[in-house]
Amino acid sequence: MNDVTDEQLHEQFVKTYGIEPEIRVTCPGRVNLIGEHIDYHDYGVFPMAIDASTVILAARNSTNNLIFSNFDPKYSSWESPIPCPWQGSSSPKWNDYLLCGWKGILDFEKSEQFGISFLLYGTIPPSSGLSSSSSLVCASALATLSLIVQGDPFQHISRENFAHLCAKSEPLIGTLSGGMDQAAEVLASEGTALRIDFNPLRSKNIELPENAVFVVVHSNTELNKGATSHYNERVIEGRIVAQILKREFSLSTPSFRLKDIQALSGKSFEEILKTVEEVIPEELTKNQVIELIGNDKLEECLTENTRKFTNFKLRSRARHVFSEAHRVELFESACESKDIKQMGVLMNASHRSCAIDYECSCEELDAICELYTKHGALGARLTGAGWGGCAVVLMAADDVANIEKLPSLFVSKPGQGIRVHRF
Ligand code: ADP
Ligand code: NG1
Repeated sequence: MNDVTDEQLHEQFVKTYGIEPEIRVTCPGRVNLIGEHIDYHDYGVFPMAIDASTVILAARNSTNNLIFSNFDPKYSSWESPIPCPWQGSSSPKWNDYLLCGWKGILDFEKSEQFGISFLLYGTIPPSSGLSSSSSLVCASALATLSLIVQGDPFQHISRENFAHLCAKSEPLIGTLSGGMDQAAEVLASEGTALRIDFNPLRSKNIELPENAVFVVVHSNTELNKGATSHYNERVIEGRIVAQILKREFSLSTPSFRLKDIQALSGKSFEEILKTVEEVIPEELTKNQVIELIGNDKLEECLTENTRKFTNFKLRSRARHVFSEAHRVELFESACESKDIKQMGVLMNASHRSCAIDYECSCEELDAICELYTKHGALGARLTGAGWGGCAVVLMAADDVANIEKLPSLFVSKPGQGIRVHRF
């Protein structure tokens, strides 16, 4: 869709609802530079917000209905009388992402439901690893909150707590996601990338080297995570590894996040990677997992929609998580010492690990990384969940002319986090 002006959106809102919008929320997408599939184990990640965004115009209405419409006619309008009984969805449609944010805020505020009109316009390519889904969730949450409280909503709730609330709300659509996307989209400051850590959520602004250019390239394939079980399968496999390691290290923590297990074991990344090679089997059937850790421990790892899984790949998944978490640390140091060559080396290693050990790449993404590397990229890797979507490529500013003729979506500069404007 072509870019739409603020006036066109405003006009569309008035035409659709017959009332004036009260607020406009703008929430960016994000590109993750490194640290893939480790946020749900509480390991730190390294994303930046992008300019592509989700915009919601919103107002209270007097019809006692929740009404969501989309500027893009491909998404049908959705409406429900209040009280709306929505508790989640296992095959999410676009309105379900908005309901995640809406419900998160109403529960937090202990607010009665009230009539709401939303008009959404989004420019983040969906299902492409740039986190359009979280942008919808966060935008809806901030729009709902801004209709409840007066003034700056971030005087009412800190940005960290708001991002955490959105991260806890998004799994209502069935994906056991971590908190990277909501944190990146809420905490970003224009001009800097972010190092984000979890539990408790915190972020550090990081300046990127001036001669580093990040190009986002679409593979022309997509994966709607909510419609497949690939993502949840990886989360569960990591949880099983955590249970096996807890037994190995005689730990009694209830946590099944790999960062907690590593911290409690006192092992360095090198040591824990060695333990993985020694004690974690490459693949187990469900029955073998039960023999090893017991049915109760397996049940703690599973959720309703992952109970059907019968086989689990373990050693290579664990190798990815621990080595990727280590690469984030090394990338941050390389970035701080402006060593873009080393940043590229780490991005390439990250892609290989995603492709081989985590099996979350695809032919098209591999081909893009290879193509850009042949044309002088310092590093190229899939970004986001993978299985399609986008790659992020690191070029030295002097070499950008080499790739002028190659396909690309945009050159990315660190963008601004979520914001609200009151009319
Ligand atoms: P992503 O990596 O972009 O977060 P997901 O597969 O998790 O990908 O979420 C994509 C889903 O988000 C889409 O299938 C759609 O339901 C919703 N979505 C994204 N952008 C828009 C939009 N502009 N309008 C309506 N829904 C959108
Ligand atoms: P994308 O593919 O951009 O939605 C997903 C998860 C993240 C993270 C990455 C992989 C959601 C909302 N986000 O991002 O939490 O785990 O995959 O690093 O599912």
